[in-house]
Amino acid sequence: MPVRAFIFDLDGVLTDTAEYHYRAWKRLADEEGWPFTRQDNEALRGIPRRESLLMILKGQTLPEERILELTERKNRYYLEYIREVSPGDLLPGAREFLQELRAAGLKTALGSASKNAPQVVQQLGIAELLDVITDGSSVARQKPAPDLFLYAAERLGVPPAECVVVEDAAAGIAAARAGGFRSIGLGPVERVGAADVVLPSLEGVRLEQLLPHLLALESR
Ligand code: B16
Ligand code: MG
Repeated sequence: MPVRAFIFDLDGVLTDTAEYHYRAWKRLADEEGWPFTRQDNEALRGIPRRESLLMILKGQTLPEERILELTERKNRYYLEYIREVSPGDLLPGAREFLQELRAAGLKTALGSASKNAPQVVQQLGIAELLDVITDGSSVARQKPAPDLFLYAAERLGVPPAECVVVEDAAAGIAAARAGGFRSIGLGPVERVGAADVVLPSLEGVRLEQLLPHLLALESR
């Protein structure tokens, strides 16, 4: 199967908004008197907003309107923190790799669980390097369901078997596998070891070096 498109996750792949998510959750947790550490935040990688709150609550149940109030407050804090995001916040290698894909005639998409992804993409200055942007509002079932990546592939007009998903979260790799995509996991093997190819980051990554590995994979 040829490789015709790449679908990128946002947080942890193209930029590190995890820090801002952490600060926003931490502020909320402090206000509410809940314990919340950086390590707790790691488990929230790629997890949608509402599910993140439920994980922080560790089984404690709350009325729906309270859940809404808490997630809205967290998002207000998050929006405050990302106000300063600029092209300088792109992770090393991200822009170069996107440019290389475009120059090689491949298509590119964003597949992020974040409802704020379009704003972050604008601020990072990479909107013109992405053919399609999908986010937390695009589909009902979130990662590890494959729906978001399937939707991105459909909008790109490329079958999943000819797309490569780039992810930093275990839930994202699971979504890619479930959808029949080839996958690149960025980060430690303990987290993204289920990916077809595991790399520390996009820094120094070149399509011509990567392609033979991706093409050698049996189609899923
Ligand atoms: P929002 P990704 C994810 O982004 C984050 O990793 C996760 O921490 C966050 O809760 C989720 O987006 C939802 O974000 O509250 O802005 O809608 O990794 O899928 O790009
Ligand atoms: Mg991510």
